[in-house]
Amino acid sequence: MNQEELYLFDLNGYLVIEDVLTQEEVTTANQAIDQNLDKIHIRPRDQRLDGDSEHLRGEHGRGELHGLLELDSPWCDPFRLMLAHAKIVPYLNQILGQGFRMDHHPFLLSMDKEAEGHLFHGSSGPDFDPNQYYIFRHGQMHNGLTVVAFQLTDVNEGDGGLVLIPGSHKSNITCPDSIRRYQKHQQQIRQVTCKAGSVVIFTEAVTHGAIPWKSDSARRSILTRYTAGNLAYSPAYPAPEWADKRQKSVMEPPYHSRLNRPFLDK
Ligand SMILES: O=C(O)CCC(=O)C(=O)O
Repeated sequence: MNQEELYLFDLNGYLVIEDVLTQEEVTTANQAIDQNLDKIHIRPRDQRLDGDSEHLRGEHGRGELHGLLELDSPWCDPFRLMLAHAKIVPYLNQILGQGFRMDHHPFLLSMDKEAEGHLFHGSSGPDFDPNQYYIFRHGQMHNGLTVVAFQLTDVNEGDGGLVLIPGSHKSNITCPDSIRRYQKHQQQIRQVTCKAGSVVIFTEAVTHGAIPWKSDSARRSILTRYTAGNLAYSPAYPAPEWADKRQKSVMEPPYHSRLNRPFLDK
């Protein structure tokens, strides 16, 4: 993570890293999803995420495909490769510290035209949230739950999808409902644009969510949440048999790094 990236992550609470996946890797991951379209769960009305805001309302829910790591071979391969990706490890070492761990399993988030948005959420101010936080002390950042989102499709200005309020991870004031519901001050909300193959990393402490999807081509993003090696947000899980040394290291349960915790240098 270079000095510019460090500055921007601290400033904004998120970072876009371009060209993490090759075009071929993007194609392979999209093919894996195409082969498993029948397993995508479209959120029904009773699981709606729009928080009842007319500005986030859509014609249908977003799509989710869980269990990506356990898809039949070879469809699981592109997602297993993302777990301890050599281009992402240096970022997570800086953001979460060495020995970081995968907290939630990766899942596909897909949005077709007119899919609903997601009520803005995050944990910034005024109370301390021991699971999702952003702290900077003695020249080092400390983050709780952190999202790594591999993009399998382009996201252009005006498409919708992931939005956040830059800098809100350091806010001391609760985000007003009118802003969380995308009713007011919309110019303060940043829609994150990026190309297929790039990765968006953001701290769960930053106020973020999604606005309805407007593009004719679907959005596809693979979200994995990581956390520091001593922390767990969701219950720990055993590392599966197929995992190699790198993958096992990010699937360790939470415990102190001084107890021979494995970690990745790169
Ligand atoms: O990328 C997005 O649509 C936001 C997803 C999100 O915040 C969530 O699923 O909790």
